[in-house]
Amino acid sequence: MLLGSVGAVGLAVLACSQPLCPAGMSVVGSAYCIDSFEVAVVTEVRDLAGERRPVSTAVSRRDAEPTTGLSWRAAREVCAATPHGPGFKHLATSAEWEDAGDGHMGPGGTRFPYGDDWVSGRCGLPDAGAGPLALSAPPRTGSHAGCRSVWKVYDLLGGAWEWVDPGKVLDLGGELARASLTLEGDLVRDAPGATVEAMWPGRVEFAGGEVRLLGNGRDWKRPERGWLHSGEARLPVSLRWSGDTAQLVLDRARDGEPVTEKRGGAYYAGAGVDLRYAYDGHDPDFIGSIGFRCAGPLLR
Ligand SMILES: [Ca+2]
Repeated sequence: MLLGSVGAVGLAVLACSQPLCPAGMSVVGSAYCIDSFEVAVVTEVRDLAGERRPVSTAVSRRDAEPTTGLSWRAAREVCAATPHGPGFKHLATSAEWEDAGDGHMGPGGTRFPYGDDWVSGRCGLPDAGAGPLALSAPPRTGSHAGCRSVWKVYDLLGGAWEWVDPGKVLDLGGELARASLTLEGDLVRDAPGATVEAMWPGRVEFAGGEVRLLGNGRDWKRPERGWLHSGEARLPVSLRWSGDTAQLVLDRARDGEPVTEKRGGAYYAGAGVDLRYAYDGHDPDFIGSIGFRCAGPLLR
């Protein structure tokens, strides 16, 4: 009986020393908390200093419809407006997101949340070479029970793409120093071997100072901005269209802009994506079908 009592006290001490996160969040590596599920944004009207205003907060719970269609900036704002212990949450960083999935703090860990070998249907993500899953929206959070990391974080692969924060800004001076191109004012005249990435919403190629639209011209829209890749450099550019050709203009206004990343693939795209894959081509105001999750410090 006495031994039993000592054991109970020992357990209580052990329980108190365990790291703790608020409901809906998972402890990762005894180091931080991350939303266990893709965020569902809840907007409520509240009294703020005598004024009734809508306030959006990030909610992480099972069996919710993940919120997509917010820009990277808006996702970051929603996390930063969501209470977490004595402070607020933040948009998960690239490192926090990756460690939450691969089961290992720092570089290394598994390729997929459930191990190193791809398992068809384990997450809400198409197989390589297959078309999109037969869904019109992301699956509800946590509905793929086996799509879970060792820290009990769900849907890191598939479901919705997820915005993360790589903690970088666009350094135009550095990119220009690395690029081998000729400028006339901000007009790009010559960039040997350069390619243009203007994936939304069209495909283009760059040759001899002009950009040409690829495709039959009927279904392709003319993208207004994109990236010029020249050697190791990546430069933000605007495209000034005249018919199916465009002039390329260096977009100096984007200097210092945050660099974004999206991770994890989605139910409609990203076949073969693993936890290391990061797409950094969207600007912070881009709006697409991308969700997110937030992180924060341990409660204790
Ligand atoms: Ca996801």
